[in-house]
Amino acid sequence: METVMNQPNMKQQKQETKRTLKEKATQALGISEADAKLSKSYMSVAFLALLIGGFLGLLQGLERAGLVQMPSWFTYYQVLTAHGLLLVLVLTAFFAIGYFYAGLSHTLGGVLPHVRTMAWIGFWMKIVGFVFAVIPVLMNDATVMFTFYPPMAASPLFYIGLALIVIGVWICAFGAFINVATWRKQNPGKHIPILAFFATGVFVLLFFGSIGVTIEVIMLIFWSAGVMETINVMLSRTLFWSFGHTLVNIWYLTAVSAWYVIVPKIIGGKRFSDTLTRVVVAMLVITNIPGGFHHQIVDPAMGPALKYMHVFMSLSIAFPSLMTAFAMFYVFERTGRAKGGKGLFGWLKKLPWKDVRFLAPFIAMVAFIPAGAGGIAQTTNQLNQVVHNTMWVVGHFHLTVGTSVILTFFGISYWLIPYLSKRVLTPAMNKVGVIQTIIWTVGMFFMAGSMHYVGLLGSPRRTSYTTYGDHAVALGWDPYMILLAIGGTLLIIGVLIQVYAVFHLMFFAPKGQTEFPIAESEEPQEQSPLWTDRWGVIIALMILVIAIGYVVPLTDLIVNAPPGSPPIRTW
Ligand code: HEM
Ligand SMILES: [Cu+2]
Repeated sequence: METVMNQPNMKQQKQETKRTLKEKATQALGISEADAKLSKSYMSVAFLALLIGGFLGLLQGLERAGLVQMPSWFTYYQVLTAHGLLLVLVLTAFFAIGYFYAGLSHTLGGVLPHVRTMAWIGFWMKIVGFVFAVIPVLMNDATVMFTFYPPMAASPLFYIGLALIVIGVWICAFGAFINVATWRKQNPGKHIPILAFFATGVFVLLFFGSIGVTIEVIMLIFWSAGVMETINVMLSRTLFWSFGHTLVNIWYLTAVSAWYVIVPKIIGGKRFSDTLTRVVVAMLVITNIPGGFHHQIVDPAMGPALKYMHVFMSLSIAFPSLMTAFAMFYVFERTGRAKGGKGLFGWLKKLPWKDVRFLAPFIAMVAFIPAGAGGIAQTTNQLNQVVHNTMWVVGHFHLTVGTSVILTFFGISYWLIPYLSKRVLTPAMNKVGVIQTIIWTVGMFFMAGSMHYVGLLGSPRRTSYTTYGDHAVALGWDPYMILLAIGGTLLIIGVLIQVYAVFHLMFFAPKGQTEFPIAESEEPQEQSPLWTDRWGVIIALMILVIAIGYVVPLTDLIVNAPPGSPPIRTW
């Protein structure tokens, strides 16, 4: 009996030793050349997008302060469209995919060769898609902002480009699923390594979260090409925000993965409960997609019941965020005390403040406190009426994405790029990173701070410089706009330093070994219950919640459709 039982086990065991050997080799020798090249390419595109997008942002800031006038061949709104696309779509997507593919390679013993091919196909599809989308933007034929709300209609090429980008992302998502599934088959009964677990969550959201917008974009292609005469504007906006909102949380979850897994290692501690971490990821994945309605609070054609539900869905995302805040400060205090920190706050002094790999994500986390509070304010119906479409909102997302997420990404770059290029972060380059982090923080403080405030005074977003015929209220905004421009100027210095650091670490820093920092869990990962890894169940629950959120309103918007709109060129 025993031998019969043992036979498949032995085969499994053999496979397992083979696998663990490969995993050990990856961990000891570092990433394979092929996997490194893939992630480095993704990172290069991300930071080039930061460079160009940053300069466009500065132009906008100077224009809104009345210091610069845009020429007729490159208008404020063209710049705004390109700034949004480059920073919100290109930078974040390329960074997240490059980072998680490096994480998969490191924790699963290498990316499978055919998965790597998929990631390359995805890479080029996204690049081609972006070129398609950007050509009409440059020709002033797609000045529709990154939200491309109909009835503003761009040239069909713009939407075809967007569709290619989405398909490129899907190919990368499926590549990741294949890699994780293969690993699980070869490691039965084992937990997915935590970083690969986060990657799975992010790619699940990327795939399911973009189905709605893909349907929208396909309709827009036919509509802008004249095949369909009219478009259902409300349906389009709803489909867009099912994606737009999810995308926000994809960046957030990417940053959170570094907070849970990487930062504890960098400060010399252990990560917080493995079970709780997995539960937080699952909760974020399950509750996310229907939160999109909080971007449509002032939209017509949505009943109060639906708007009430959105409050619940939005706040249910605040819950895992608060769990994260608790977990992070727990880790900081434990680590600081283990290093001899005494008293109520003595442990704070023991944290490695001069290490950019810690400082940047730490400030990112702190920024998330006011950023999250502002988000909760915006999600409240009455308060939303006050700030909707004002500069407040622009301040809000420069604090969330432009600070919490991006500073975490910057912090990651100071170990990930040397890890990929088999180089090291020198003390001098670390100091450059610390200075850049401080510049970014101060710049964003001024820029996002004045955006919030001038928004409360009524200054609209997405509006080029105007004094409304020297109206007193509009003139009152000017001092804050100058402050905004000063913040923007600091930020562009930050952008230049950051891009310099990335390419220096990629090509010129001294050769050497850099570790991929993954913290061990306080209680061994094996003790976490295995149900936390049941992605089938998590996805089923997610689909259920999406159905609760969307079936009734979408049916309503289709069955009781408002009159459709023909394509309109407003610029
Ligand atoms: C050099 C740094 C930056 C500067 C000076 C800057 C400045 C600005 C300004 C002035 C606006 C336009 C406000 C309006 O008229 O509505 C804007 C919009 C925006 N920015 Fe930035 N920004 C910077 C970095 C970033 C980063 C890092 C991100 C995200 C990762 C970002 C994302 C956005 C988005 C999504 C919009 C909205 C575009 C739209 O309304 O269609 N920005 N930015
Ligand atoms: Cu949202």
